[in-house]
Amino acid sequence: MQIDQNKIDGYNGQALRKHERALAYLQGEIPHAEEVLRLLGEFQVAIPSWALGTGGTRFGRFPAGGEPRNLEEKIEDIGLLHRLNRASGAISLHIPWDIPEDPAHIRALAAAHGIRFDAMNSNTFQDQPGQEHSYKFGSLQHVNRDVRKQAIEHNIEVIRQGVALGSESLTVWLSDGSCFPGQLSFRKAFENTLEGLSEIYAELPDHWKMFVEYKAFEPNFYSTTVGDWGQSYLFASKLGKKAYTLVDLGHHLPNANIEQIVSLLLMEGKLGGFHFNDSKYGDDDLTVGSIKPYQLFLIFCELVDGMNARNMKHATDLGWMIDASHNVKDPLEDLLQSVEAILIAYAQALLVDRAALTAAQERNDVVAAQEILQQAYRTDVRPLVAEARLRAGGALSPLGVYRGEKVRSGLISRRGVSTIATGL
Ligand code: LRH
Ligand code: MN
Ligand code: MN
Repeated sequence: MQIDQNKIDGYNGQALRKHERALAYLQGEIPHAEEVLRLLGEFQVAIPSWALGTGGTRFGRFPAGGEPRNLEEKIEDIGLLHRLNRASGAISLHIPWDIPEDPAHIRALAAAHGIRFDAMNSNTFQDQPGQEHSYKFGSLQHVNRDVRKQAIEHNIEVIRQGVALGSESLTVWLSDGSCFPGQLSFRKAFENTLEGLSEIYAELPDHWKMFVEYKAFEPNFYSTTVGDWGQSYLFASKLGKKAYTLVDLGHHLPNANIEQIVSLLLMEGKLGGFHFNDSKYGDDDLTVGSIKPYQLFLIFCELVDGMNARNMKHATDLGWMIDASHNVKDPLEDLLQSVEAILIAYAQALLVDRAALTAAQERNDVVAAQEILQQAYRTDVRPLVAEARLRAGGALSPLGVYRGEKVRSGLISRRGVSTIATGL
């Protein structure tokens, strides 16, 4: 489904005067508005290939229709998002949910849409048809060396596929753990996992990164072998300088202070990547910013501050990705909302008066510190986000164009009502 530039310009034209008025006001209020616009324009968030179809729960799935039936169609869908918002120029693949049979063709197709390949995700949490050994009792932690070897080889194969596509990172999320006390030895599970990760790490090309993603619970509910940022940090530190911790916002115990975790990992140079989503209870994978937007802002404050302290480039020195999918929304609309929420939180964090905040902290002025943060948080930065998009050739209102052009109906008529995308 193509939406050409003329169409987008047409929609933009209708909304331009209102937008310009709102923008002019903000430009008058924010002395460094141009710098904020530049940074917003550079920021790209990778879309996971598994979020393009309606996610389900174990109680059912209600397809939106017109979902991508193969990797080519997933790339087309992300191409469409990127045309509209100019901030979704990357795709993250999950192997073997995605099967890039002809990497040169897939690479060329992605390039034609202005999309690059973000982190590759391996999968040793499900048994695949024809697989020799089962992951029922874990993969890299497994007591049986043959199971571990199978999981190691899968990860090495994922790296190989990633190299062919031009990806530069591997995300390893393990569901390994236990459901009952006594089921495993924590120490042996850790040691086996470390040994396996080291064998995978040894196969990483020099310029590649490995992201070790942690998660507190699910599908194991007594212990998880990479269960929190401490465990992930331990693995990443022991592995070497190409290994980093990956923070998925939904993977913490309730009320965890994620912004503090982010701050300390950045301080240690061990934060590698992000999976954005939102949640009320557990790993709900809801639309970014839909439940706790203030927390998202506070996380971005630490990201901006921590990256600046290390002279890191915001847009490229961490892996930014959405990891959300669920049952009730059109997945493409949901992704547009998620990217928008990320850019809004980022823009707000860029508005924080850092010098004034540091001064307030130095004199223990708690009230002033809160006022400074909330001054930024309560600024309606949407015109800045829209302007950055406009300057990049995107739509002032990506959702407006998506709905105005009836994109979902078009996809349904081309691909059918009952499509099954691979993935969760
Ligand atoms: C695990 C997880 C991990 C997987 C994805 C499908 O909950 O966040 O990143 O790869 O979901
Ligand atoms: Mn994740
Ligand atoms: Mn998750």
